[in-house]
Amino acid sequence: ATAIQRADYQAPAWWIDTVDLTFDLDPAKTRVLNKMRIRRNADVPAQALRLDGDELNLARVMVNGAGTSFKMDGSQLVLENLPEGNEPVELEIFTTCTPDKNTKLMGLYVSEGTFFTQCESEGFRRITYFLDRPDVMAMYTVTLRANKDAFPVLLSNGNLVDSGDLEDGRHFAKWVDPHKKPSYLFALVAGKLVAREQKIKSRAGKDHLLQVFVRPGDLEKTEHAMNSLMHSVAWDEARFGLSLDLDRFMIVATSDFNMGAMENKGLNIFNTKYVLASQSTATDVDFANVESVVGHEYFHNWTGNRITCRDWFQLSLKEGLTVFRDQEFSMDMAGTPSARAVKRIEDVRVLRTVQFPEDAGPMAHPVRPDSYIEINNFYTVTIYEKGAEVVRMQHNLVGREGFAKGMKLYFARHDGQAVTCDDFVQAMADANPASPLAQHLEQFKRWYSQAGTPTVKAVAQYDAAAQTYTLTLSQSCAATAGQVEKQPFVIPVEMGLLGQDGSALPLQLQGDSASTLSKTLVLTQAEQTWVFSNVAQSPVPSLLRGFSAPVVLQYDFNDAELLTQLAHDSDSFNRWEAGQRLAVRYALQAIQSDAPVAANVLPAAFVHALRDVLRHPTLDAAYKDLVLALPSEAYMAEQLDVVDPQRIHAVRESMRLQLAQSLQADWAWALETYGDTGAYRPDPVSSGKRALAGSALLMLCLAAQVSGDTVWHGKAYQRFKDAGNMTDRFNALSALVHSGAELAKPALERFHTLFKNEPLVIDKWFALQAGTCDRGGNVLPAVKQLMKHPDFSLKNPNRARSLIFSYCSANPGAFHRADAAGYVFWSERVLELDAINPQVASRLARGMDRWSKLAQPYRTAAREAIARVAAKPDLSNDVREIVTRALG
Ligand code: BAL
Ligand code: ZN
Repeated sequence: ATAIQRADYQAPAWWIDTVDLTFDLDPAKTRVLNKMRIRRNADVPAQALRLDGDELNLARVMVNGAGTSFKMDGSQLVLENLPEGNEPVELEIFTTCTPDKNTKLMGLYVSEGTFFTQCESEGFRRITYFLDRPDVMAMYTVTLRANKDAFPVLLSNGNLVDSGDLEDGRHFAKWVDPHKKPSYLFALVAGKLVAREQKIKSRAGKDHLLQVFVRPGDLEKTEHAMNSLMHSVAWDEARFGLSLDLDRFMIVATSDFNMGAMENKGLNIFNTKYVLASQSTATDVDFANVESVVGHEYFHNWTGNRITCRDWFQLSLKEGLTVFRDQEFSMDMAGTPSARAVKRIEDVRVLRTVQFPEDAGPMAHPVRPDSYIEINNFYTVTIYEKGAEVVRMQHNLVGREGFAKGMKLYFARHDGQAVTCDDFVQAMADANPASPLAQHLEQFKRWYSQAGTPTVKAVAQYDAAAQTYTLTLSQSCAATAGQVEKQPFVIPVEMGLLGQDGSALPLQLQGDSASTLSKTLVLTQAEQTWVFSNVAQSPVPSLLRGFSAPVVLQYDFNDAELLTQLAHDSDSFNRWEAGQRLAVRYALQAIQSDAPVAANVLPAAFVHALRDVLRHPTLDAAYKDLVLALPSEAYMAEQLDVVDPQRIHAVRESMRLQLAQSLQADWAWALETYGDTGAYRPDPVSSGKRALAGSALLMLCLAAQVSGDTVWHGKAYQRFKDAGNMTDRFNALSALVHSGAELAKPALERFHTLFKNEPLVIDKWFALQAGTCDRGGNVLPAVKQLMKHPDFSLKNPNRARSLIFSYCSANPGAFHRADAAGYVFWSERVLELDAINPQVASRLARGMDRWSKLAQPYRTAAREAIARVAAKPDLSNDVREIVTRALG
């Protein structure tokens, strides 16, 4: 397959104005009649019409009611003899497809007897021949016909305008979407479903019907999703003045889904994982994820659907912006400043543990890529999470009000259009002409075009006599594939200064008359210096507050400075960050030393500081839990040039055990203090308490395992049995499993028996066992055994992720084996999955991205495993692109 280049973009030679689709739905053979009104694009030279198709059976093509000649070019249907001129042409195409054979879950497929579609990005061509590109926007009318007993509910985008019975036990429904849309937003659903319904009135006084469709039996698990949807509607109106533009808004859940969810116009299709939630089956994290994903898909209705992408290189136009919006929604819903900080820290943690490695690895690409082979491979943390950071920097450079103005202008200019990332920043800058964004607009756009994570190095000097503090920031960015030289970025660095006692010092830039407590410096040069006056004492700098830019900040903090920040920084992010910096520092010292891993990797002063946070009278439990959590093995690995996964694992385990043992009384206090949250509510405050109690229980069980006094295991088992909600129950189960307790086995059995009819809970059961701490190489055999469990299926993406990905991609200590058996297992599963579902396979293939940093013997073995995958001749484009890049 050849790479597609952004620079090659050309407007379509034809437009499709209307589409009238009729489906005769049958799992074994579905007939699709596609009647389109098309016309030539007068702005480009006349060309043949080339329609995309994939795995379709073509039966008939008619032009203006008569048969026509056509040819096939690869999978494209080419019509060369269409009428000249600019008159509309009626084109009719009749095809069939086989939904029950569709294991790729792209296009039209069957899941548990129900029809679903997934079209983004190029799935519509698996339903009918079409100009399957986002800049071709059409009006859709859809008629669905199916057996009424088997498929009583028939849904598509827009409004239901007609329905009724047909002969032979069949029935039909006709849907008209009042908005034009690109083909990737088309959807249909047909099956046995029930709905939770809610009527709402918008601020403008309009009535809307909200519906959440699920399989019968799951209805009581939809209340949280419906509440989240109502909150999303209200939030977008309140914060951005964006109202629901449809009479009816539907969400449908399926257990077979490649992604989290999909924003099809008026008919969102969701992975059940992000819809279903009840206190007995879902954890607090699940509840928060449901709220966030429901928000995300709903917000796409404006940022994605009303204004869409010109081409797939612009994917971050909708994804980065919509992730930013869902992050802000979650923060606004969380309410308190502390809960906002917790959400920010969680988001940054994902960015730094997943996106930073991507940006430094073989798949590094700009937020707006320049080329791809398979677009499915570019639904990445760079497009989504770094894209959101790039939008967040714009927000910070123009301010909250300014951002709202920019959004208004963006919609005034582009509503109903398919546009580019440049169009978005341009609107933001034009709406805020006096802002630093407008001032540095062209340079700011480098965030879209240059890959790689910039490093900002800070050097400071205090002059006691002059009472000045001089701060010099310099920036650099390592070379990435195809981009050797990087130009300076526009980097907003929010900062403050702390006195030696931790109090905030006033900031007054030389020449300024007023002072503030926090300030955003805008770094635009390779190196820049700022001088602050009237600084009464040598300060501790608090830099990059709130993680104001997606960069690596280097500053030569000493331990005392970091301990001051950890105890006092008024910026919650940097307070947490100080603890992480210290933990990473001690970890790296131990990892890089030649000595055997010691039992006291952490100095006493740091352990005491953590105890002070744990016992703090006013800090929220959720925040405490984040501060007490050690950086992940993956994050530690990223700080190293050569990675010995076993050494990292051993050091981190030692640190964990040290915290478990030296804070044992404090963990017991925390469990006592936070361990009973009363009637279940998934709000941030009580979720935080449960999270901290869960960590405390794990620590107590870890310490107990070593001391041999297993009373805490008994207590954990009791909590597991008596828990009134899934969070407490699963935390107790995890504590038993991760500490290697003997009671883990009966607890796992009991858990399976209790929840054998709850697929999402069984996913957790698989994931926990695949993700647990390795003891003498026991995890891989356990995973292989679990693959034979009657509940396991590689075809179901959630299940494959829960067992295979949890082992290969999220359990480095068990996966990186000196005997290479983990890598062999990985290569076998990639190949096996590729034959079923290339999208899921290529995600698994990404798990070896960082192989070239591995120490021996891992490095050679990992490369061999990748080469074994690459050696297979008939790989999908998806996996081929990943392994080719990995081997470089
Ligand atoms: N557009 C694909 C799924 C999502 O990002 O919402
Ligand atoms: Zn999205």
